Amino acid sequence: MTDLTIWTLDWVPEGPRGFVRDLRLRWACEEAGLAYTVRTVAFDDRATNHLDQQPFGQVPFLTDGAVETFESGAGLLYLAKKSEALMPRDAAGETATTQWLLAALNSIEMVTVPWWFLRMSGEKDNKLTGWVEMRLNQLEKELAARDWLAADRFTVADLLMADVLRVPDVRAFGSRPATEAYVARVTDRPAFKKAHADQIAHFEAADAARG
Ligand SMILES: N[C@@H](CCC(=O)N[C@@H](CS)C(=O)NCC(=O)O)C(=O)O
Repeated sequence: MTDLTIWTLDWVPEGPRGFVRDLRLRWACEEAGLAYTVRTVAFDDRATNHLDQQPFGQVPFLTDGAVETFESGAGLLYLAKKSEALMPRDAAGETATTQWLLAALNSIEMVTVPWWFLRMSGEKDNKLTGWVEMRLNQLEKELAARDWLAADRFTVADLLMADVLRVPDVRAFGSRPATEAYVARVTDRPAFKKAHADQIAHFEAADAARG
């Protein structure tokens, strides 16, 4: 029995399956060999039913005994403290990992999410396209120079960056061979495949429960 609990939604429609951000935390636990359980809050009441645990009514959030944390990035950093498999222990390696994890959220995802959201809403050629292109081109140069973002090894920064980049609209946008190889390399890891399959199975089981 473990106290480490990843909280997600009890059900989501087909579209986001395989991309709900609890996958980031599942994946990290799988990489680190950390035992965890998954618990849920109701999709139908998500705007109001867990504001005490996630003030924006979103998932994921994480609980571990008395510790509670929301934001997938904060959850990943919390898990990284538990296992060197996710982050090196030397100051330079830890700092580089943290820096690239924040870059994934704050320099890449902060542009890509509004961009693909506008595309999904019908604005295929929206005003964020040039910004996304610039960021992805800059990242391509970094990834052409090395296999991993930090410390010459897989870290939780690669987990998060690959998760941000594997969104279909982002992958289909332009030709960036180093980025493509990077996403393929990181998502080829058994821990990703297990986390992904487990999330899909979780929502499929919920279909049956909803009738
Ligand atoms: N910045 C947050 C974003 C969380 C987020 O967007 N969660 C989505 C699922 S992946 C969600 O809960 N959507 C439902 C909603 O916003 O009502 C994080 O990284 O944890």
